[in-house]
Parts: sequence; C-alpha cells; structure tokens
Amino acid sequence: MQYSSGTRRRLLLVAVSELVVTNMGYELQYMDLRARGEPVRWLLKVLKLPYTEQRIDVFTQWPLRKNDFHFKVTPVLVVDGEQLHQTTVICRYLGKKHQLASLDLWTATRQEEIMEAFHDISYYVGSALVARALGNEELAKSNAEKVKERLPVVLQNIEVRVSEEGWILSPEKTWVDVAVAAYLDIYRDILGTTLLEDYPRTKALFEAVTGLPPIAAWLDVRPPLHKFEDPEGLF
Ligand SMILES: N[C@@H](CCC(=O)N[C@@H](CS)C(=O)NCC(=O)O)C(=O)O
Repeated sequence: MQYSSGTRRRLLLVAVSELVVTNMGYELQYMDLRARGEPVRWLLKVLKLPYTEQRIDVFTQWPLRKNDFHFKVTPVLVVDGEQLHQTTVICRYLGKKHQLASLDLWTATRQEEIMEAFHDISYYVGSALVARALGNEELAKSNAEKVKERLPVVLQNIEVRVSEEGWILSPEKTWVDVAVAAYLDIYRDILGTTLLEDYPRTKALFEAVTGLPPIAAWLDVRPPLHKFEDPEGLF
C-alpha cells in the first residue's frame, strides 16, 4: 500500500513516540505490600517491560505520601509522566497496549468480571488487616470470615471459564490470566496452598503462570510479606 508523505510522517512520529515511552519505562508506585501491586508487577514482568518501582512503607511513609496521588490511593502506574490509577484500568491498559488482551469486546468484558469479583473480596481482606492493625480483633475476624465465605464463589466462576487451552475464556493467555494468578497466589498465602485442590483447571492456570520464567524468577527474589499483610492467625 502507498502512503502519502504526510501519512508516512505521522506514522513515523507515532512509532518514535511509542519507542520513547517504551524506553523510558514505567514506574509503579505502591506500598511495600503484595495486594493490588502484585498483579501489576506480574504483568510488567510477563510483558518484559522495563519499569522501576517506588515502594512506600504503609506505616511510616504512606500518611506523608497520600496527598501526592490524584485519587489519594495506590497503585499508580506512571506512564509518560502521568499518573494512572485503578488496578484493573492499569492492567487492562498494559494488556491492550502490549498485545496481551482478547480483542473481542464481550470476551474481554466477561474476563474482567473475575478481576472485579476479586476486588470485591479484597475489600474484606483490607478491612480485616486494617482492623487488626488498629487492635479491633472482632472486626478483623468478621471480615476474614467474609473472605472465606466469598472466595469459593469466585473460584467456581473461574473454574467454568478456563478454556481447553488453559486460559480464562481464551485460547491464548491474556492479562487477566496473569492478574488472576497473582491474586490466587495471595489467597494461597492467606488460606493455604491446598486452596485450589477442588478447582483443577484453575490450579493448572495458576501453575502455568507461576511457571513462566519471569514470574518464577520474581517468586524467588520478591520481598517477604510485610507484617501488615501477614495472614498468620487471622483467617
Ligand atoms: N479501586 C482502587 C483501590 C485502591 C486502594 O484502595 N488502594 C489502597 C491500597 S490496596 C490504598 O491506597 N489505601 C490507602 C488509603 O486509603 O489511605 C484500585 O483498584 O486501585
């Protein structure tokens, strides 16, 4: 196909700006926790994207840093100098931009149901951890109970969506598989490594993602759980 010189110039500009952004890399700004940071980290690693990370101590630094963020929460992905908020939005952006996304709108939308179902539960995880940190054991326990009650519903919904090829509603791996595996890893920490025994397809998906070289390498070197999110005795 023949392009006019104007179109060629525009295409070149787009290519150069993409290259500049890619080379500048991304910056992840998050607390020194796994939680909502981990799906973003896993995706950056699976996509082999250069990135740096600012880890903010949840107890000592966060109160001083909160106002630095447009929505006063993290994770934030800094893209070309701009803050991007919301875990699902960040993951979807990375997946779509770097070709790790289902192209069909309905498929992609149904995959995202799983992400949001995890986020519903993570509200209770967060509330349990905060209640414990504030010394309210009763509230901590009642939130932990909600987690145990609701997680199997999500696992069952993943199980029936895993394709023959092993990915959620897709013959190929997408960003949702990577993010879901990162959350499954967190829930295995919380509720025990036998969590997926009754969900063989989900377990296989988890093992496929954790077996990817960049994730296997990360699991070897990542920082230990911060004491704020240590589940010991809570669930
Ligand atoms: N819907 C947001 C929620 C972000 C959020 O609540 N982040 C927590 C940490 S996981 C936070 O920054 N909390 C600090 C605060 O509320 O002061 C997302 O998915 O990114």
